[in-house]
Amino acid sequence: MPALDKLKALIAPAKLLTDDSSLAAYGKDWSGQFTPAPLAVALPKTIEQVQAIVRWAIEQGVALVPSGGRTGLSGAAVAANGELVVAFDAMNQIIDFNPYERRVVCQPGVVTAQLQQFAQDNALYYPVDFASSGSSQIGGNISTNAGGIKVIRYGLTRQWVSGLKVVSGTGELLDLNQGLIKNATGYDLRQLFIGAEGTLGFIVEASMQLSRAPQNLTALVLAVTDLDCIMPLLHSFQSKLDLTAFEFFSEQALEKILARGDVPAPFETRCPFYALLEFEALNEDISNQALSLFEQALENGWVADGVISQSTQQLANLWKLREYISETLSHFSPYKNDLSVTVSRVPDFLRDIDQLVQQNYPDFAVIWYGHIGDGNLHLNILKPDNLSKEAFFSKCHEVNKQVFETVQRYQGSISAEHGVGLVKRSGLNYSRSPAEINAMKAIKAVFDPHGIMNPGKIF
Ligand code: 2HG
Ligand code: ZN
Repeated sequence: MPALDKLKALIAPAKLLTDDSSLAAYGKDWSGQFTPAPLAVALPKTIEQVQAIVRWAIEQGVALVPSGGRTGLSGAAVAANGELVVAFDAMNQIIDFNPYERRVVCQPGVVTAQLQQFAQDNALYYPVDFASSGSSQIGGNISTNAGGIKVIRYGLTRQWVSGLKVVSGTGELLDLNQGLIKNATGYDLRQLFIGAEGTLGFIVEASMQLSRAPQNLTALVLAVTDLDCIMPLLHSFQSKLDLTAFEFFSEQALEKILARGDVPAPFETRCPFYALLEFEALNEDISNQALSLFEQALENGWVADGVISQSTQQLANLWKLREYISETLSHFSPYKNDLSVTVSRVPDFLRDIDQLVQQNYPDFAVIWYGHIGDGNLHLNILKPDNLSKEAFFSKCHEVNKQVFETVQRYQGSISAEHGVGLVKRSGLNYSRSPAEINAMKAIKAVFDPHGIMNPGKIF
């Protein structure tokens, strides 16, 4: 039995939780597929305490699971095998801000919305945004290289990290890149820890860059007549406007959102797909340009209807059509996939996968939505009422092999932005070659020679 008393003394006065409800809450993420069974939950307050935890874990042979907001969908933050969860809720301060550099130094437990608010209070902007920003933490965002709804303009989390302090699986503290913009001194080790899902070490401090605050953000929701019209539409708007988002959702997704009763319908017209575009209406010329592109799209038959936001309230309401989808579908026990291909191949790819599922299971409802401007599609298959969750998931697993084969044929990714964790581990070889996987394992062995950092995740 690992010496928990010793650990408790090592990290005191920081907390070590062992009660059942903490173990259940901290041992799982939003994937909801695994039974939590951690040994205990440590809540360090300092970097030195994180180092002490790692050294204790090496000595005791205990595996460690880093834990942020646990909003992930891939099981990367799941502790189901007697691991020690290391949660960063007590390291949740913004500890420095340099307005000249537009740089904020954050502890890992800073919540995304807290950083967004801090930026706003300082007339700046933290642009990585997604529906779970109210709970997700910066350390987790970095560990999963979180994407979201603004990637088309601002990129992924990776782009905003200018420095990282990490405690590796040896207990060593590495101070990587120190906020520099230019640094051509060999391998950029900071990048290895971004998206590593906690398999190399703990993120214990991050320097995050901020951006100019966008002005007069304006959304356009368009009813798209046919899947094949989406790419010409994207191309047309992108050639004239600097889009901050180009999202899409299917008619089935809209039906579910409207059935909630708390989101207004954008218009009466119904089409198979809808696109949500966003741009900064910096002046009248830009607004007129957007309107004329919309009129052209109507004339070309690409869209049948549309609405443009006239106020921040309307902007927020239009975004709800897209941002509420994941939460709304969670009540239907969906089988989820998060896939990507190169942008122009999205329509063919979507059609192929759609056919595949429908051929195998014509009574399964398939719901599509996602970040089409990034080539990232979220596929949610809903459980029919007459099937148990177990029977439904096992049928979905069967068809999933063909889904992944299709992804491979398109040279796409089996996980565009949700990570690999436990959920996608067995599918890694569909997107990564044996040589790549071996290289990843070799990198892990350098930073985590004892194999204690989130073992069993990714591979
Ligand atoms: C989104 O884009 C999230 O809404 C969640 O990435 C997607 O739940 C999902 O499938
Ligand atoms: Zn997404």
